[in-house]
Amino acid sequence: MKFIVFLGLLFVCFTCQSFAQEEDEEEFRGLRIGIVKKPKRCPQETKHGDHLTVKYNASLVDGTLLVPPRNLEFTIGEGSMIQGWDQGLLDMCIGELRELITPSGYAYGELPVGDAIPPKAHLVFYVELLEIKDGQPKPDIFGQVDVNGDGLISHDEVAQYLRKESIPDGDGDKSHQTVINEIFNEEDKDNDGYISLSEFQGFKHEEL
Ligand SMILES: *[C@@H]1O[C@H](CO)[C@@H](O)[C@H](O)[C@H]1NC(C)=O
Ligand SMILES: [Ca+2]
Ligand SMILES: [Ca+2]
Repeated sequence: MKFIVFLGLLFVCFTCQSFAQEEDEEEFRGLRIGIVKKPKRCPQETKHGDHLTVKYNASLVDGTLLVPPRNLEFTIGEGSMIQGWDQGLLDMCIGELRELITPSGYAYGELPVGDAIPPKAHLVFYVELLEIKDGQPKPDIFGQVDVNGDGLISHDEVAQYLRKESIPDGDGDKSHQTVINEIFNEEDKDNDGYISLSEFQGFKHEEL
């Protein structure tokens, strides 16, 4: 019960804040992601939990340079960086360069940062992705499901896994076939009928 009340409050405050921002700022409501350069080959894209090395610079929208080009390592999607980075650097290839136009709501908000970043600053970042290290890959589950060890999870292998885990095969929505289809819809990003290790997110389905 407490939890529900808390969520309610959070929601109210959140809407207040975004209304206030909308009044203040007509043009800067959302994060804008511009892809400046994208390599042709992209075997791996960034996802939540990956450890990234990037080269970036930062400036104010008027062009004032705040941070000259430098390298940085961080884990994406865990709130260790500003929201503009956590959301704006997903599905990115190595060698890709993005321009993030980041309203203050996705950056440092009302607070000034040091002497350089004034309150409510909208920031412009150029971010080039240099390296991806998989966050917590799940080689254990992946390896258990990929019984023939070819590095790909097939429909059959998921079906075997469901039987092995004694997940009941019910009717309709509860049938293994439905569960498998949902898993592949969610995880087989390139629709080739297999889930590769880089596509694999762990099975998030409620039955599993
Ligand atoms: C930041 O880097 C980009 C891409 O390398 C460059 O085009 C831009 O001029 C730089 N920004 C500033 C303010 O120096
Ligand atoms: Ca396999
Ligand atoms: Ca695939």
